[in-house]
Amino acid sequence: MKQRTFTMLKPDALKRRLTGEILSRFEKRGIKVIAAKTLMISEDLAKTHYGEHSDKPFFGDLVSYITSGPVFAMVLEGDDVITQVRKMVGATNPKEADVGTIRGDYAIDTGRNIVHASDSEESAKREIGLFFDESEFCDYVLPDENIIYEEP
Ligand code: IDP
Ligand code: MG
Repeated sequence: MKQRTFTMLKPDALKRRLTGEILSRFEKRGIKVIAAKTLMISEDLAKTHYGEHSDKPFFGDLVSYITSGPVFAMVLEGDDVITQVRKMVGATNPKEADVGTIRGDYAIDTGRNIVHASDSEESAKREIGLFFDESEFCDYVLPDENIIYEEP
């Protein structure tokens, strides 16, 4: 089933010039980028986005980390894309993330795990709405969709 998810490269990914490399993993899989932008997250947006963690001991550090530099926010579209992108991202703790996942290949520390991805349909909807306006979505057909998908 075609879905949309919210994915965000965190400041460490941009500072380490990994944006293109990580984005290309999604592109090569056949996942469509329907919106993307580089932005600085305000403290308010960081606290709202990570609201479910507000009582955790790492919350303050998490908000400082995510607001410490630009992020690259994306809306990705594809079949079962919420689950598939979470699998590509890997476990929260990069030391436990499988090799071949983004965190398993590029990160080593939970507090610097370079990428965020929505974990459910509900969070995808919420997070897309926090970062993007409907008018920013590009509705287009990739010329190889009939090769990527058996039934486009
Ligand atoms: P997720 O990003 O894999 O969904 P969550 O549990 O939702 O993981 O945590 C959100 C983010 O908070 C993580 O990606 C990581 O940056 C940070 N975080 C989670 N647990 C810890 C921790 O124990 N220490 C430091 N940072 C953490
Ligand atoms: Mg999460």
